[in-house]
Parts: sequence; C-alpha cells; structure tokens
Amino acid sequence: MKPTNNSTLEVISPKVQVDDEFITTDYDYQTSHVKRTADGKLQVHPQTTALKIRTGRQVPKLGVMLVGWGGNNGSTLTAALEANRRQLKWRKRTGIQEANWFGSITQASTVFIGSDEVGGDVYVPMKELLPMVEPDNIIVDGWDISGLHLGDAMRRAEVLDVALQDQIYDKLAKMRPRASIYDPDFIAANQSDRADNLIRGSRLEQYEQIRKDIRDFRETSGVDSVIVLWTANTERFSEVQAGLNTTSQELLASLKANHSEVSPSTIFAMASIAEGCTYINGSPQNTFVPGLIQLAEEKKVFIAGDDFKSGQTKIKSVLVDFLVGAGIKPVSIASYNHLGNNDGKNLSAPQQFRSKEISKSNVVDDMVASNRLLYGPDEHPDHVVVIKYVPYVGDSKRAMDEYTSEIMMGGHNTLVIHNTCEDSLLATPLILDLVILGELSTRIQLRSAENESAPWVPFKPVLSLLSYLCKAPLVPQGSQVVNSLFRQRAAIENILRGCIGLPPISHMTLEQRFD
Ligand code: NAI
Ligand code: DG6
Repeated sequence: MKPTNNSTLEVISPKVQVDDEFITTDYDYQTSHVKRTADGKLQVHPQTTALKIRTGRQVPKLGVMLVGWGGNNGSTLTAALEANRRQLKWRKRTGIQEANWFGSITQASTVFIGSDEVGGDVYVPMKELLPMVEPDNIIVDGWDISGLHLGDAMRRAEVLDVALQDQIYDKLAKMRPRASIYDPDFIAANQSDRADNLIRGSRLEQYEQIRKDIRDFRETSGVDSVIVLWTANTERFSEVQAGLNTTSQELLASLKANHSEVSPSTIFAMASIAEGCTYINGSPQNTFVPGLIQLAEEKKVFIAGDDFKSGQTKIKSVLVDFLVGAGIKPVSIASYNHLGNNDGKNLSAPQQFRSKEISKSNVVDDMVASNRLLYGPDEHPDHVVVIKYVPYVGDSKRAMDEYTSEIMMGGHNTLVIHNTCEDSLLATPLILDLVILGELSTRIQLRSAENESAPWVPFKPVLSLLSYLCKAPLVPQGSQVVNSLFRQRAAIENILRGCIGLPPISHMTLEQRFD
C-alpha cells in the first residue's frame, strides 16, 4: 500500500487494506492502566485493544479563512503560499533565496520509519505518510478590521524581503479582507486607528454576516471544506459567568441579547461552528468559553487552540522537559521579550498582555508534575513573563530567557538563551500545519475491531492533536494537558503511523542491541 500517490513509501502488511475511499488498518493499541491501591501501591495493568483505524483518501480542496488576514501573520501566510506555489527566487545580500516552508512540520520535517538492512535509520517527509492537503492548493480568504489590500498589508508588515514582495505585490493587491467585527472593549485602544473596515449592527447581525461570508466564500471559490483560523489581535479575556456563557443555550441567548461580554472571537467561533467549519484559535484569549465548547460538541465540529507556540515557549517546552527528565530541578524561569510589530503594540495594553501572560505561564506544569522526586505537591519553579513594545525592532522579536536549576548537592546551573528572529516567519508555518493537520483529522476515524457493528468514531470535537502547535492546548474535559514538545510530536507521529499500520516509535532497536 502506498499511502500517497507521490510517496516513496509502500507498506507491505496484511493488516492494511486500501480501497478508493479509505486506508484501513487493523491496529493493536497498547496502553498501561494504573490503579492506586488502598495501601498506596500502584498496580499497572498492560492492555491491548484491537482497533480498526481508517483514513479517508480523498483530499478536499481546502479554503482557509483568516480572521486578521491583513496582519503580519495573515499577510505573510498569503505571501508564502503564493511564493511557494510559484517557486519564487529572489536576490538577497548573501545570494539567491528560494521560497520554502521551513518551520512547518508537515512540509519540512521527516518521520523515522524504521531501520534498513544495514541498521541505518530511514526517514520520510511527514507529508508522505498520509494523503494531506497540498499548500499549493489552499485558497485563502478572510476578514480584517483594517481594509488595506493584502499587497499593502504585506508592505505594512515589513516581514519579507522587498525583492520577494515586489514579485507578488500585484497578485496580493487583488485580495481585500472582508469587513470584520470590531469591539474596542476587547483589543487595545491603540488599534483604533486601523479599524476602518467594520461590520455594523448587533452581535446577532454580525454573527449572521460572518456565516454569510463563509457560505459566500465556499460558493464563489468552489472549495469543498473551510477552516476558520483566528490570527487577529489578542483580546482581553471575557468573563465566564453562569447565565452568560457556561452552556451553549446561555451563549446563544447572550448573543441574541447583544451581551457585551460576548467577544468578537467567540462570535467568529460560533458562526464557524454553525457553518460546520473547524475553528482554530491562534491567540491566547478565552474564545472557547464553556458554552462554546458545548456548542462544538453538540454540532460535532472541531475546535482547537490556544495561541501559536512558535519560539520562546517552544524552547521552554523542550528545555524544561530535558531538565526535569535529567533529574535536574528548574527553580526559576525568567522570560523577557521585546518586539516592535503591531502584535507587540496591542500587547502593550495591560489586559491584552494579561491574556498572553496567562498563556505563556502554564506551559511547564505537566513536566513539573511528572517528577515528584524533585518537586513537592504544590511546588513550582518561579516563572515570570515580561513583554515590552519597542517599535524600532519591528517584527524582529528578541527573547531572553534565564533558567536556574538546582543540581547535585545544592549546586546551581544557570542557562541563558537569547533568541532573535522574525516572529511572523516562525508563526506562519504553524498556521499551515494547523490547517493541514486539522483537515486531515476530519478524515480519521476508529472503531473496535472485535465488534463489526461498532460505529466509526471521529476525534473528539476538542482537537488536542494540534497541541504541538499551541502554547495553551485546549483538551477535552477530563484529558490531561500535555505541554512537552516531545510528547506532543510523538502523538502526531504515532497516530499518523498507526493510520498506515505502523507501530509507535519505541526506539528500542532490540535487533541492534542483542545478538
Ligand atoms: P498583527 O497585529 O500584525 O495582526 C492582527 C490583525 O488582526 C491586524 O491586521 C488587525 O487589524 C486585525 N484585527 C484585530 N481585531 C480584529 C477583528 N476583530 N477581526 C478581524 N481582524 C482583526 O498580529 P500578528 O503578528 O499577525 O499576530 C496575530 C495574533 O497571533 C496575535 O494575537 C498574536 O499574539 C498571535 N500570535 C503570534 C505569534 C507570532 O509569532 N507572530 C505567535 C503566537 C501568537
Ligand atoms: C511577545 O511575546 C509577542 C507574542 O505574540 C509572541 O511573540 C508569541 O506569542 C510567540 O510566543 P512564543 O513564546 O511562542 O515565542
């Protein structure tokens, strides 16, 4: 079985069947169930469940609607799609640069497949594991409170080399964001000067307009499937209150009553769910109030978020994992960063900064909780997050982190990291991965292999598989939040491998360690 038409990979296994519609595998899913006994012991019960996993082979024509299309991330994604589609090259001081998707796990990373006859590691591109949407075929649309067309939005962002901008300006100049919902109570007051492209009316009327926009895009572009992704300004948190938004009914009633605590992002998410479109939140605010989550569950539509995990936090979720896993005890983490783009400007307001601070602060909890030899039950490292707006540095964000850890015999180990990079060039490939993996997730289902009449079930509506790409992963109720980047990536790799009948990567390599 070749998972994709252009894949170099062929899986030879009686447990994998392929027809026009599906790749179906018989899969032995192995877990360990732990019971705590009354005398404080842990009883571990290894379990094997016989499953069937199937993946739809027909890749839809995907449309992506960005909220905040004219921002740095939105315009950079649009430009990168165009540049890669046309395989553009441009001259830099250092030579010729070609368009690429560096930073995207689906497009630029590989997955370990197995060992060859001489024990060598063999890898294939992640995108060859299963049929996935090709970036070249994605059609973008979206909304922005700023009416600038995408050519000028790209120039305003000051992210891409001018020699590249000049090649795509005319094409992008034909794209104009749809009018959007502006509520100055939710984003910083310093954003008001760009708010010139607005949907007027009550919240219910705004919601209806967004639904109409999604339908219009679907019809006029001919896409089969639409994903809506928020890459607009960070909003303040909205209040969560009984009677307001703790159930789907309350939230719908609050929308109809034009309640001031129903945020623009929650209206977008409600409209998206009503249109059956996956909704992804790339910013930290609590768009997904309890009533919204219930709405997604009732309508069986995917939601995922929150907040792209692009740089400083990604390193944190690797470094703390390494330290705690090595038996070293991080005791203080001071994360400082400054940037000068519009995101930084918006985050210079206290309430919007607070949203980001919350999302950047809880990212080591699971790793700390994993090692009770190092930490007491309520013990955590000191963790401080600072963000400052320095207009001159533009999109070039500078992040400085100091990690102090206790080592043996009361010694200390201090690590200092200084990271400088264009923020939007780290975030944009994540948007691509979020929509590609989000779409793929709609085509994966499983059922018991022991009961032929058992129904096929999809992922739960809260799509935690995308946690790798999110700073504050939203997970289904009762599920564990995983921040460790290694664990998040392993989940993606092993689920994709499972879909084509390959076992999880164990790295045991017994064949190489025993005669
Ligand atoms: P940006 O400020 O350049 O773009 C945001 C865009 O959203 C602006 O064009 C603005 O006019 C528009 N906007 C604001 N409210 C809107 C609304 N209600 N409807 C439609 N459009 C609206 O910001 P950037 O750098 O593109 O970042 C976008 C979001 O992604 C921010 O919330 C940021 O915190 C988040 N983020 C960015 C990361 C990065 O590395 N660039 C990483 C993690 C999260
Ligand atoms: C400053 O922290 C601005 C933010 O929007 C970040 O650039 C963004 O959230 C990325 O954060 P991180 O921690 O993943 O680099």
